[in-house]
Amino acid sequence: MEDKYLHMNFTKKIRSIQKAKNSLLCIGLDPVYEKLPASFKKAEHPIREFNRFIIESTSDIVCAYKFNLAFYESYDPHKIDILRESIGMVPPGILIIGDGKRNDIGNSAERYANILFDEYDFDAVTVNPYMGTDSVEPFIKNPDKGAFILALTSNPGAKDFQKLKVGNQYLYEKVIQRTKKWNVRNNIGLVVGATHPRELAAIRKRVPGMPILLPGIGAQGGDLKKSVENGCSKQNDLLLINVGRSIIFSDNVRETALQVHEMINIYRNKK
Ligand code: NUP
Repeated sequence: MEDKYLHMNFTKKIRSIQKAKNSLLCIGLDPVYEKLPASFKKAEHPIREFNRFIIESTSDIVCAYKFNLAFYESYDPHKIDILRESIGMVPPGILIIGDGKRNDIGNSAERYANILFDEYDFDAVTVNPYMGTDSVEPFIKNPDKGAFILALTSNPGAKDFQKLKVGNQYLYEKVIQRTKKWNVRNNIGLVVGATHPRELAAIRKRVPGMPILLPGIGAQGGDLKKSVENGCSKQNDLLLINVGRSIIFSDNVRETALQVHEMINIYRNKK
């Protein structure tokens, strides 16, 4: 992370980066060996070289990269730390998100927070709120580092628990209500799937100044236009639109990323 962003409050950091890069695009670096183009499979460390290619092709048009830990924890044939090396390839001035949806009792959550923020140096992580306040606290202690709390996820199973009625509210609304209370350091965001555009509009109204990480565009069929219109803040920022597979495995990565980036800006400038 560039020096000027190093000790900047998390939410302010997102605003500054999105302004400087004129971008809300976050590319999901979720590589899978079997899906790599043949040329990368010949490399000594295929995933590492693929990530390098994606980062070099797109770093000027993104505000963030999101590394889903599952794709790294499940891949280590050469016993080298691909994740750490890939993080090191990201140029300064871009937010680096570790998506592991971690949590545990406070004492164990401390360890997770330590590994993700101090060992890997992620700027932000995704956090599962299910275990409550003490389990979230280790991830939100440092105002410069951020936690995206799972609110309404993009998958079909989101309805099983997140949409259960608790009193007169859905459980995910309760989570958001509590998240606002946790946000005393202004370093918390929400995860809201692009597959829920209607709910996204209502959520944005409830959290006008909170960053929202929005997965579900591309492979999962989320609506980009509605997501931008409903998810941006009044200043047309604070939405991080994650796109993974439909960019990284496309035939022309640069072209596809550029198209998404431009569409996002067209939609947000027309709002
Ligand atoms: O609600 C969520 N939906 C979701 O897809 C929360 C997430 N963190 N994700 C993650 O976003 C998912 O695990 C994957 O890393 C990424 C979506 O990637 P893609 O569908 O654009 O390939």
